[in-house]
Amino acid sequence: MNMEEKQEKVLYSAVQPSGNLTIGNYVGAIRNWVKLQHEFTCFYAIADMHAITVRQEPAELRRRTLELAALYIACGIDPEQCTLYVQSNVPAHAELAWVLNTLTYVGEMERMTQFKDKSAKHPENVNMGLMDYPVLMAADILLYQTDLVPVGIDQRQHLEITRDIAIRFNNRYGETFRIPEGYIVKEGAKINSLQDPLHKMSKSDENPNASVYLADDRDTILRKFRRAVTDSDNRVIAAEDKPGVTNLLNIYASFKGCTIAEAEKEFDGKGYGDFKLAVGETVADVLAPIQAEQKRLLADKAYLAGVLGRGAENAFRAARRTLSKVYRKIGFYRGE
Ligand code: ATP
Ligand code: LTN
Repeated sequence: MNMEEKQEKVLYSAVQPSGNLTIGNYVGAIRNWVKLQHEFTCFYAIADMHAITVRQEPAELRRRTLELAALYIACGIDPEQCTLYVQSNVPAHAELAWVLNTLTYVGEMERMTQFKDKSAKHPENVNMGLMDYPVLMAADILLYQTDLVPVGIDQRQHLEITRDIAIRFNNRYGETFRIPEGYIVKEGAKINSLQDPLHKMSKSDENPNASVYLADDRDTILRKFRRAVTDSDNRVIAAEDKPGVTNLLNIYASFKGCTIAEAEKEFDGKGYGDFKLAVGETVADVLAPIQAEQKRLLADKAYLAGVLGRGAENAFRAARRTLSKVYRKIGFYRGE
């Protein structure tokens, strides 16, 4: 299908280049984007402006940004089918965020779960950007008149505040923004930590055994799954009091493309040792070709620069339309 034949509906999503991506990012976000790119007009960004809300080493941030672009493509995102770009290359994001800030209350931002979590994690750096993170995210989404936002379940609160801010703006200044909906895929919506299965797997976790990275080699993946926290009852079933095993079943089902019930059946009567090995092998088999393709792409910096350059131009064109409308509505002088 070419770009013109797609639905008019706009889809937007992004990942921060704030660390090595985990299988949670893959299953909860990027993998779903690949399917959706054929149905909708898609904008996929690398959210470097969000990433600096936590301290980043500049050279590393730049390297990760390019690695993430290569990874998107290696996972199956086709730059001919969608707009793939780096957030900071399109200044309209910062500009709209400033306007939206004036419609957002401090109390609302203080109540955001991610803000509370990250403030607790980085008490030495509770900066304004960290608090303002959801407003920048609202700007990302609203700039493109987005209908759908595919994300993992942890981002639901940010989507709700985006909708609130958009409705508030529309009520005050007249219809300007389309009100977006979340698109949260049930399977794999939340992959949890292998070491603390009650919490989500996160790319910024300090314990490297807690997360499986997309860049991990086969041996590392097998080792991490072997060490994953389970329990002592040795039955492979999903249950509330078995968060470790449930998480592994969820991972297995997500990578195998089966249901949890089917996975339970497959491991009926087998012990944790066999089960963990199977989970590790399944994950490693899916990741191997992605890793090879990412490596190939990273060797061609000119190609990546071309893709991101064209992406930023495309995004800029779409974003400018909304931003001009916003500036007109709020009464900024535009020279006529
Ligand atoms: P950080 O640890 O730096 O906050 P993160 O791993 O939570 O990062 P984000 O960049 O915040 O990753 O998220 C990118 C996308 O991946 C989002 O759509 C998010 O919902 C999804 N995602 C992140 N972690 C998981 C997870 N454990 N399970 C499912 N989806 C996830
Ligand atoms: N906060 C998001 C990353 C992100 C995003 C967005 C997701 C930044 N801007 C716009 C969807 C739409 C996260 O996933 N942690």
